[in-house]
Amino acid sequence: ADRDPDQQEFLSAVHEVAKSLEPVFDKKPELLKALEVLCEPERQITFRVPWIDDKGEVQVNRGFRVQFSSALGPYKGGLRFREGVNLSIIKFLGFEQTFKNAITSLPMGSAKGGSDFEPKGKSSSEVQRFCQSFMTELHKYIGDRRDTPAGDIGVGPTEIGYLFGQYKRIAGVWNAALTGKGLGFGGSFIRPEATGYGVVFFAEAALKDRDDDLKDKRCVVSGSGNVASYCAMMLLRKGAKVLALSDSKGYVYVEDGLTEDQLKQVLEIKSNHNGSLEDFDGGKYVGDRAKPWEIDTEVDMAFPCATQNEVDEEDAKQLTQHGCKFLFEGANMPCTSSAVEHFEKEGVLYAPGKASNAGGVAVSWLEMVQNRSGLSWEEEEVESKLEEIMKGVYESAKSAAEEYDTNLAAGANIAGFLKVADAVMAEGAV
Ligand code: AKG
Repeated sequence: ADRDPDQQEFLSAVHEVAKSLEPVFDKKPELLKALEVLCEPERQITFRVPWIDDKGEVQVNRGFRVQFSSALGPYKGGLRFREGVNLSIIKFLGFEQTFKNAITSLPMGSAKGGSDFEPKGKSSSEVQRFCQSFMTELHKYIGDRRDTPAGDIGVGPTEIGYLFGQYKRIAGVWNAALTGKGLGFGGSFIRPEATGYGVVFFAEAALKDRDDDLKDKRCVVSGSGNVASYCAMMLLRKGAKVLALSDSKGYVYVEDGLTEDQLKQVLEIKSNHNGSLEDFDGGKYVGDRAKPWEIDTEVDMAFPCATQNEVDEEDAKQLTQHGCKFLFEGANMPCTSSAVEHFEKEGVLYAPGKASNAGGVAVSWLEMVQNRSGLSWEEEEVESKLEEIMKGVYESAKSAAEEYDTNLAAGANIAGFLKVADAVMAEGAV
């Protein structure tokens, strides 16, 4: 906190993790040093990204890559292009990525990057020129077995395509320097679906543990990008009802639950950065930036899949008033700490994104494995591997929670931390 007093997002992420690790430090005080080490990224790079807009004018954005930890493997984590992105946000995401990647048990280090470039409202040639300029600098720091970025908010297959093309042009090699590539050029089946599907597999494992299942569960999902849409799609496959989806301007509510065709319609609307749910045909649309947590009906489960801090204490209260018993995060840190406290108080099972949304990075890893082996696995094979990994993530968080007599959220931090801390110590970083 002394070093970076202004980095609110980063500091609150560190605070949350440090607090939940207290029982670990009571038993193993020597690991406190490992946390101190892990709070300082191995390397943080900021760079200028100049590009020319459609009017021929030069625009300048700031690019970031924060390589947090290589204790468990090469750096791995997404890129976020969004207005307002700053070093504190990228550091918070990179810090969280460390524990997330560790809890998958796959040999991945952690990183995060991005830019304050906002793709919304930009033409596709502007996005292309921006991505090429971004990679012209970033390529110096990444590569297969070194650091492999992927997408995050504002970075989908189109942007990854431009970034990958520029990487190859400069590096002169074809390797898995980026994941989330299109299926036609090295991408994996299920990568776009992975985070959303993974949250549902995680939820299913948690329910099974309570002799329950997803059938007929009434679910509210926020967001309408890949994570939200595919989370909703898998919920439907499991027999659950998806009552609402949202975007930054409002939400749609369908009383009997969205149908598969309606979900496909949402994916279609959102396939371009400027699409809005206002154009959704079917159900009720509520604008004015209203959030879906307010829908006045019985709700069993919530899946926040949009962005950080989208569920505050008031939202949490609305959800529990409507009967919500389970919350699984699809986004990174969508619940504020006071919302989480409220859920704990009300006995809601709360699953943090660093465990429940690990499916995205897990399938990124499977993409790299396919690229390295020169093979391309069938859809079913990737999906079943993802399901196994998510069950494993749930089991790890749960066993750590039991061992340290705490909740699932703290258990996820503990399980991830122990893995990476042991490696940090063994590698002589402390
Ligand atoms: C995330 O889990 O938030 C990521 O950024 C994953 C990116 C990846 O697939 O490497």
